[in-house]
Amino acid sequence: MQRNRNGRLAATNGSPGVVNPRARQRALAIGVVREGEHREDPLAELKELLRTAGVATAGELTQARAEPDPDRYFGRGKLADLKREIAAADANLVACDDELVPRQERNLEQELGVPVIDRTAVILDIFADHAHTAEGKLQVELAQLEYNLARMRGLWSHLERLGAGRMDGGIGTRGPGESQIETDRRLARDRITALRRQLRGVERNRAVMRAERDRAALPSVALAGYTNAGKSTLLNALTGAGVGVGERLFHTLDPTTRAFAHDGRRYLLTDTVGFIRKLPHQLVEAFKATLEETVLADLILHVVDGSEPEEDRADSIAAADATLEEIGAGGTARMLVMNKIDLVDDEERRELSLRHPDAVLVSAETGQGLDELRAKIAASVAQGLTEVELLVPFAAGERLSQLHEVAGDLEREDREDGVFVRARLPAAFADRFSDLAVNGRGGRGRGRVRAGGD
Ligand SMILES: Nc1nc2c(ncn2[C@@H]2O[C@H](COP(=O)(O)OP(=O)(O)OP(=O)(O)O)[C@@H](O)[C@H]2O)c(=O)[nH]1
Ligand SMILES: [Mg+2]
Repeated sequence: MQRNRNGRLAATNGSPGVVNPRARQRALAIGVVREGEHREDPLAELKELLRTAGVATAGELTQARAEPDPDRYFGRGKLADLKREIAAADANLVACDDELVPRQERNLEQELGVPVIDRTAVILDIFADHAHTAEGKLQVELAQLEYNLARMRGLWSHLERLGAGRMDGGIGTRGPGESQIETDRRLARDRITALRRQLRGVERNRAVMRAERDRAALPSVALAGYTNAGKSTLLNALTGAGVGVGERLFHTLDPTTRAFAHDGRRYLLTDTVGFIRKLPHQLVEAFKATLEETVLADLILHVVDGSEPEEDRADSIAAADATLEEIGAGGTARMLVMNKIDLVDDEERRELSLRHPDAVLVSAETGQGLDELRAKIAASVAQGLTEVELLVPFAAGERLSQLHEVAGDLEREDREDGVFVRARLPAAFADRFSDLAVNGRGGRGRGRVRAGGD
């Protein structure tokens, strides 16, 4: 297999040698190309998603329309083409690039005689495959149930699969007949309630972990961006961590936090789930707890695949921005990081710098630009720090070492009555040292101190 220019393996029709029941599924990829959309290969992403889900793409068909048909997605005439295309490509599944409403899906299936799945179903399927932690699994199951409940199908088989393993049916596997639906709905609702409760427990755990980190007062930086932009590779390159890197979409679902040091200071860096155009809403909802790491960060590194063609890149950036807004991270300080710069020639590089003057150009693979990135992270975080001057009594060695831990770059001077320290600290951390402040510069709590000292 060959790498293409954005570092992915070139798409193949199924992966030879891999035992996967879905490999028997041959999908015909379909999509509506809206007016004003000018993509070279409009279904490229859907095909990549299918490949990631282990389904072969047997053919493809697009229709230019202002909007999809509300009843059948495609127009009437195009449906006849589609039927011919299915037969010619010997496809046994149709995969649609948009999320279908149940009516469209039903009508299409009736008319075409093969299962029809939508983009959301494919993404949910990939997430189900890639969820490894208990939390990730709960979140995916919740999203799947909500998706299925909305279309009253396949619930029974979904619940059965919980015990039986989920590989026995491919995507698009139907559930039982309509008679089962009422029982299904009740079971699904019960299960959804139980999942929500469990996820609340996970959220509480996470809050405890976060409180512990806050006590350590390390600034936290979150990686965000389109799937496959190279977030995990960048985390590894900056921190020396061994996080899984994938040539497929949505490789990472669970947040991983690691530390790195720069100029005597330590920073926490968190890698989490990637974004995508039209990311199913159920997933954003279900992954709230995971995405909270991003929301609460001091700084978000928006990682972009700089080697993508301009239009695709603009789309990826917009999709990530929209998702950041949706999860409530719109107000957090953000830095644009153009990754995979090793794949870009000098002229394109100049163009990138012109188009995105604030972006840092890096290659997580070769290490190019990483020193500059660390320095910029440090400078950005420093803006949020408070300068304090403290006199630490010799007896309080413990507190002095806490200061060193957080602000390795502090200035110190041994004086007669203790150690004089000038340091820049996170505001909340500075508050805890207000009792040692001199010259009224002891963080936000200094008013209290002076009152007490008089
Ligand atoms: N050439 C090149 N390839 C890179 C670079 N950074 C990452 N890659 C490749 O891009 C692919 C995706 O990288 P990941 O780090 O898994 O991307 P991600 O953003 O974590 O993706 P998700 O977890 O799916 O959201 C992998 O095949 C990496 O080897 C880079 O700087 N240069
Ligand atoms: Mg990743």
